[in-house]
Amino acid sequence: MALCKAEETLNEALGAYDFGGQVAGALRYGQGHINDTFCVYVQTPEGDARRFILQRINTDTFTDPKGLMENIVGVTDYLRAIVEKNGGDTARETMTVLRTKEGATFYADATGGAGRVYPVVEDPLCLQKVEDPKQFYESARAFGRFQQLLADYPAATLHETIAKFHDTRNRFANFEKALAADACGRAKDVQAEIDFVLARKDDCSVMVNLLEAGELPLRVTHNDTKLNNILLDRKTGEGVCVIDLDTVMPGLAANDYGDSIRFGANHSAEDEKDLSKVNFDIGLFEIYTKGFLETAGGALTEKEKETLPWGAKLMTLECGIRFLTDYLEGDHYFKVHREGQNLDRCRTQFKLVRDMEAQWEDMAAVVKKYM
Ligand code: ADP
Ligand code: GN1
Ligand code: MG
Repeated sequence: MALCKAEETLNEALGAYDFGGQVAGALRYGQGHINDTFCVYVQTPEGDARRFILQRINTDTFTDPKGLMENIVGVTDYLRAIVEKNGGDTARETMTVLRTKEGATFYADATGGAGRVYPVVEDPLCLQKVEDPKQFYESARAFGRFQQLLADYPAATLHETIAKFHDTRNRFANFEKALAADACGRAKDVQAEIDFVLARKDDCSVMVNLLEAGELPLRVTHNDTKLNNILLDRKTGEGVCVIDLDTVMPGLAANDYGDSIRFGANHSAEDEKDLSKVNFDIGLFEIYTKGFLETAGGALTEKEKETLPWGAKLMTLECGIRFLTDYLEGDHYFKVHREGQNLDRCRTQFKLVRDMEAQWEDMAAVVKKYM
């Protein structure tokens, strides 16, 4: 349904902006699971070509688009000032929100939807999986740097765009509710996956307990640090710009680290059906750990560093639980392009969790090496 509305309201959305030239068209873009993203192609009067990212925000997920855009403008303005001070390229090293003709940071359409536009950071290399370990290393340095640059950002001014986003204990509770309701009668076919989650109930509380006990601090974090949420420079291979800032809010450092490991420290797609191809790669894990600690490490406490493996395991477990919950509830949260896709996604995550559990000591040793 969201898919139709995004297309339906596209012209209205385009009309809200002055793109500095003639809009030649807009095409679906990227592989995000939540928002509807389009690339807008524009020709300037001088004959140059320009591209913009137009995104219709999923307001079922992000119920306060105004607060969300306040976060994004706040964070990107803050980062831009730092880039400027360091003599960097402000058009590439942070995102910029294009204002509407009326000067607003987002548009509201007739159907009650909302969206925003960013100039494309040219010439982006956005990866769905690691092709070369160096790319993963550079992404780690960039995500670590992002966190470090925001260390003094006034966290209290940030809106919580999704409540309890990485509260794994709460994700477990939501899973239990979905299981009890079994709205689509799917539980009978996924007993092995259900048992997998139930056996890890206590794990789900480990990081939340440490936070509640004051043993881990809240920091300003990205919270969705997939490899495809970073743009790399095609020539140097270095991380240029961290994107997809909808979930920037107070969180745990280990979760940013862990979500990157979940997505990137393997060689398969998130929805791979053939689980023999889904293997946690401790070599990539090490490369990421090195890069992340090089840039973020100075600001982290010993406890935060020690618990990084928990971040990796719990972000993977939590994501698997979320995919399974969505499967049980009828695939209403994550976009699916084929039947069973959320179940396949859940299975890859659980396979990776199993692999991590089998290599738990090695993971701890790697982290220790770079602490
Ligand atoms: P979602 O929340 O749906 O994941 P993203 O914000 O990650 O949406 O955008 C989807 C894709 O669009 C990204 O993976 C990236 O390929 C591309 N993209 C988004 N913003 C930009 C940008 N400013 N410049 C270049 N590419 C972008
Ligand atoms: C979603 O929007 P996207 O595709 O970058 C999700 C993340 C999950 C991820 C799994 C707001 O990210 O939390 O880890 O899918 N984002 C939201 O691929 O729920
Ligand atoms: Mg994304």
